[in-house]
Amino acid sequence: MFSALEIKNKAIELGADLVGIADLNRLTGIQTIPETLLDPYSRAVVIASAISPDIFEQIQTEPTPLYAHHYQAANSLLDHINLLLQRELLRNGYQALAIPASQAIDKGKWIGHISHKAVAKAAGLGWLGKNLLLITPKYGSRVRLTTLLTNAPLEADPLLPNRCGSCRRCQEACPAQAIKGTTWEDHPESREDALNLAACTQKLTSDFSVLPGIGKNICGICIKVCPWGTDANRP
Ligand code: B12
Ligand code: SF4
Ligand code: SF4
Repeated sequence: MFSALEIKNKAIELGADLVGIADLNRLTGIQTIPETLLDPYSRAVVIASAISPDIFEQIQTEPTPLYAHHYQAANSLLDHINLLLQRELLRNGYQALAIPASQAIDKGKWIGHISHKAVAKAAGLGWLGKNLLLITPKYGSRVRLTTLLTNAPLEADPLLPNRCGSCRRCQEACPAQAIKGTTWEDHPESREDALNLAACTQKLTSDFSVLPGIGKNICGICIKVCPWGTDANRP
């Protein structure tokens, strides 16, 4: 028998900054690829890797090559930790499946196997902010995420409430005016309710990824301006 504490300690030992466990019943109805993705599993372990706040200090109006590198390195670290935890669970006789940190399966629709943000919220790591990112009390949205699906009966973590309040900093700062400023308690009805996806993807693919030293669909501005996880005033 593998306990929640054991798997969390292992993840931290391997380099994770935050770990949470979601009961997948909290995600009934969520979109996945394939549709049956969650069928063999009852829990998800969500792992977060924090990006240094200094990376975001340097971002003013566009992503920097340094952010592009840390983005890639954090994805690799998360995939590495996830594969080692997957091995640990498999060796203990459980089913386990590590979902890639950053893989868009359908580039036309811009979706992955499952939304790590949604699973991380269900694992009590934070809430979905108006920028449609996972906001954690400690690091704000300066975290990258990944998901490990399992049938190990791990104890799930309690949920956190949405704490955006009346703040609109991400909406005001978005260079594509893509953030609509919608509010919700758990999650928006649809991605379009929260975000003008075409405006965001256009900015990232046409303007930012072509910059020297970038080559990835990154931005960082709606991450940078969020007051959570910084010493500045919180909403
Ligand atoms: C494709 C993709 C993109 C696309 C599309 C973005 C999008 N919002 O979907 C583009 C290229 C535009 C993009 C941009 C960015 N991305 Co991106 N992206 C992804 C990727 C690979 C898949 C996302 C996906 O499947 N979306 C599908 C939609 C439907 O899901 P969603 O946005 O989460 O929203 C819905 C669900 O969450 C649902 N929901 C939530 N809870 C529940 C509960 C129930 C019961 C139900 C039914 C539904 C539900 O409600 C929402 C509305 O329907 C993920 C990695 C992953 N597998 O998660 C990274 C990821 C989301 N990206 C990330 C980041 C950081 C960014 C950027 C900031 C770029 C950057 N790195 O600088 C921007 C932010 C844009 C924004 N404000 O959303 C991080 C987010 C980290 C965090 N702290 O939240 C992720 C998780 C990558 C990672 N490994 O960390 N991205
Ligand atoms: S990633 Fe950039 S363009 Fe997209 S919503 Fe955030 S600030 Fe706006
Ligand atoms: S900047 Fe403000 S509104 Fe946007 S996600 Fe952060 S707390 Fe929420």
